[in-house]
Amino acid sequence: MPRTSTPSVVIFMGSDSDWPVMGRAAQVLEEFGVPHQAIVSSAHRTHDRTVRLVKDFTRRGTRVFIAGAGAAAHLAGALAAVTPRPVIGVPLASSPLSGLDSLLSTAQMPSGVPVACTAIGEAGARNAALLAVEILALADRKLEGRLLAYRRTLEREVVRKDAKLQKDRRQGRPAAR
Ligand code: RP5
Repeated sequence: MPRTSTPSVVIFMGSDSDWPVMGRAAQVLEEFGVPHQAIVSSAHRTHDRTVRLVKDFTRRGTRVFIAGAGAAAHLAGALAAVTPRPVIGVPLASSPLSGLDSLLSTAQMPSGVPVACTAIGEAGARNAALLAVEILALADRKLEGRLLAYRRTLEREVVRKDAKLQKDRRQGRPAAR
């Protein structure tokens, strides 16, 4: 692994097949200007390497970890077991159970070693990054400002959609499918 400056957030994923979804988390971090790194390392297939990596990032100062995995998803728990930093798990729909298996494996951590758990899939990946930004923003007023600006864009978008709906209905346009 190349040693550049310490990433504030590291996104782990169990397989490169998770990247199309977990790339959404990276996009959000990019948009907020948060230094981050994405790593493929499995809780099962490369357990020792995963533990080594998360310990190394923790020692170097990484603040938050995101873990995306599918099926019997133990990645978030495996990271949390060896780091005191917050770990946010993203359940992925890569198995025949469409993510229900990974949702339960990630959310149902026994008492003592928590992981946060987002929604399944792309929304979860984006939200994991936003949650990481919120955690970092606790000690970074500029980042908090960017978060508030982002929330305002969400708000404006809903108001714009409502205005369009009202206009379409006044003009008797058929409901969008
Ligand atoms: C999980 O198994 C990975 O996180 C991935 O979602 C799933 C399938 O992995 P591949 O068989 O595509 O490598 O560990």
